[in-house]
Amino acid sequence: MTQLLNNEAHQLKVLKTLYLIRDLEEEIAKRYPEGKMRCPTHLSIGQEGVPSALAPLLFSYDLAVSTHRAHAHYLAKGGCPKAMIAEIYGKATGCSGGRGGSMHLIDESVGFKGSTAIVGNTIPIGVGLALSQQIKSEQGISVVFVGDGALEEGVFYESANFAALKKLPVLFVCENNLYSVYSPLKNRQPEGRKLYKMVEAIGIKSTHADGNNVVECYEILQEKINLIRAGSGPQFIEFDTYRWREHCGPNYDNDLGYRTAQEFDNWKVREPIARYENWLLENTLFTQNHFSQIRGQVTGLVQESFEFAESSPFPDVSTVNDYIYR
Ligand SMILES: Cc1ncc(C[n+]2csc(CCOP(=O)(O)OP(=O)(O)O)c2C)c(N)n1
Ligand SMILES: [Mg+2]
Repeated sequence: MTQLLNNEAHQLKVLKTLYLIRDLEEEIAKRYPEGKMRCPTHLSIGQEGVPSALAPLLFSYDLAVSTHRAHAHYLAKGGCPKAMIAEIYGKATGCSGGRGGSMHLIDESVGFKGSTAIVGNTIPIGVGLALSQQIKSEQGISVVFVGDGALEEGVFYESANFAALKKLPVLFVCENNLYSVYSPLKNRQPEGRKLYKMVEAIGIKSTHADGNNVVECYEILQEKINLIRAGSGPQFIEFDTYRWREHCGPNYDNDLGYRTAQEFDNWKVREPIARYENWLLENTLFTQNHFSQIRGQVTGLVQESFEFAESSPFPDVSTVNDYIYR
């Protein structure tokens, strides 16, 4: 890899996105016990690296779809934080009108075309979006976010095969956090299997990177996105990363015994934000003062988002039948 993260505007965008995802989700976790956020909520704390590295590399005409763990993807694509928090509160001002909750986020104004709770469900949607882009000769690529568990759904292979066959402009971003709920990969895949090698075998150019090393993520994403934009067809990138909190909800769950304290600690020391700050301090003109200033702005935005959600109305009962198939 030859391209470095040497664009100052991109460095800043990555940093702001890292802080925004982390701080917004920490605030969700803090306030969740109040009982005002009633939807199941899957946090990405610890996994901010990949979406943040991607943030400056996408345009609003690029499209993206995501999973049950969607907050980070929505925010990285430029989705409105206020509308996301209002959605989690079930308010009428939420990005899905308060009907969807945390797992059903959408912001069409920035090309974030949706997320759903059914594992694998959005994969064919993302591939279909790319087919539409190709047929209409539109600029832009389609990004499909998946977890490691989604590669155990048949629909992934049907969709990936079709994307390879048609050379569609799709970027599959797989965040491998080692678990599907409480099941580790070793209980779900034959020993020694590499997910990206399996995908490569069906004809998609595939690679692998450290998802908690933001600079490495940025470089590899930039290289692969450039190839897709140049018309060379789909790409798959598997990123190693780790969620800190329970599969669904605001708490830590290391007491359950499905993962060890040692594994957790090993990942925590390799967390993406501090590593990226250190890289910025060593390689650029950023200082601790810059970090505090930017973090302060993000804190303001986080508070504003929660105030907006708290003060927004619930959907009117007269609208209960709106937006449903009848
Ligand atoms: C089709 C389907 N099967 C099972 C579930 C239950 N479920 C919800 S999240 C999840 C884990 C998915 O793991 P992964 O794709 O690795 O995402 P992660 O939660 O680790 O981010 C499962 C099995 C579901 N929602 N949909
Ligand atoms: Mg997983």
